[in-house]
Amino acid sequence: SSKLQVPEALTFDDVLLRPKESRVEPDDADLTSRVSKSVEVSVPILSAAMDTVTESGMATAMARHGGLGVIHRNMNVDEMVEEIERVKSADELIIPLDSVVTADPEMTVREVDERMAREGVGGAPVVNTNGEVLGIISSTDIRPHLEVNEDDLVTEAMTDEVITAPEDIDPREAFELMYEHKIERVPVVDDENLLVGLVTMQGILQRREYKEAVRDEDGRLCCGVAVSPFESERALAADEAGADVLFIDTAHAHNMNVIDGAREIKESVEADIVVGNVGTREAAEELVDFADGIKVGIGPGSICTTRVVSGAGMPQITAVAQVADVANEHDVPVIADGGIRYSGDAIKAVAAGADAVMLGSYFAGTDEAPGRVVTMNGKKYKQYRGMGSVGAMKSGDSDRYLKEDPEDDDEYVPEGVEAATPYKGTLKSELHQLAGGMQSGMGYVGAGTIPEFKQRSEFVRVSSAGQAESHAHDVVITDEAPNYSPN
Ligand code: RVP
Repeated sequence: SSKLQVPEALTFDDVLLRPKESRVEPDDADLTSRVSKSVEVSVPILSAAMDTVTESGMATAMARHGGLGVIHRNMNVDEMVEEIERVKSADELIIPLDSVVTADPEMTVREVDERMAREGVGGAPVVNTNGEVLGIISSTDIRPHLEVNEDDLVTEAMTDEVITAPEDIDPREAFELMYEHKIERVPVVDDENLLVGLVTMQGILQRREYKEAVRDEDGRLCCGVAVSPFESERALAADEAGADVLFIDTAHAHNMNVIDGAREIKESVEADIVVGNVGTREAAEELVDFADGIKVGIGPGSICTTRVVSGAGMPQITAVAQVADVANEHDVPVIADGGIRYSGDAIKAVAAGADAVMLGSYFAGTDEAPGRVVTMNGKKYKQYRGMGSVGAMKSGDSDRYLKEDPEDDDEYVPEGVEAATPYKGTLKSELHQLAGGMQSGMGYVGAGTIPEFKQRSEFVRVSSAGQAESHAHDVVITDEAPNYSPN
């Protein structure tokens, strides 16, 4: 029967990268890539839009370290807006007016001191009711000088010859200004000397620490957010709040209703839109004319049971390769989402044609992921659950796997499980291992950049004997490696 003449589909363990002549040292391999048409990243890695993986804390850390976090959508629209704003304002050069702690000229030294302590800042511009900057007060102006009485007006203790900065100041100028005058903070004023914000030395030094950070054109950290194709209000709010990429977040984006919704959203927002998930050439063909990125993955996720529950799916290397065949031709970036356990899987996904990879379980055990650390049998874990698990479906308003809330728990038909993953420490060290392993792969193939690697890499097919050989074998592991644990 022709029904039984079926094509083969491969996944990570079925293939290896063929080693090639190389002059590329892994450290020199450049991981710069794109996650969508207009968002470039320093490392091609995204954290999954899951309620045990990405909220503002994770998204901030991901962007600071060169990748992109995608905030999940198991929260209401107001909470989502707040989460986006937290990321966008985390490393802002100029703290905006509504977040600046100020002092009124009628306040006493004591009152100002208390306000600054409460807000956790070391200084405050003194501003009159018109918003004009009269001076600046810092805790060092107050405490060490016995001449200053706690009941004095702040205007007696403040520095009144204030150094201010214009609104278009850049980080270098701000640094030089503060360095020259040996000051810690500079009020930013408009043409009429009205306060519009504040630049602090602490903020500048923090920005300098993150050389690889992914920022928008105003210097704010980039972030992605998951939205439903059927909830344009959420998409518009996310766009308004400054999200850089909207991820149309579905389990099956070759559903034509999803595509209609995604198209409509694309027309009304400024942000890039990435549509997913898909796993075939035909699905990619429906998306390439309007999507700014395509996300691939039908069932590969560690907590995902879609393939067993529904009988449908596509092994991930084949899925990525099929989608990339179409998408690369139209210059639409591809993201490989799910199933990545090791850095080797991540770079194999790129070899198959992905421009970036998305991971859930790999990051769920880090400090930056939401959720607390639990101890079982003396080992530390963090909660990690599928967005199609009963727990996640119940606690959110997500329609990724569900159209309507059932009345009884046992009416849910989940496509994911609730689990725990070993506690791993900081995101920074996990990302370092992941990116470092990917660079090694580029070294073995002799490609210095991601586009070159996509061109130059070739796969060999691996048998199950070959796969057993790949893992540590015939030994007892005595010390844990930071980037490997046997399956
Ligand atoms: P992994 O990195 O293998 O843990 O996979 C994470 C991915 O799994 C997510 O980015 C998402 O595409 C998918 N996922 C999330 N929830 C579920 C589910 O409940 N089936 N699947």
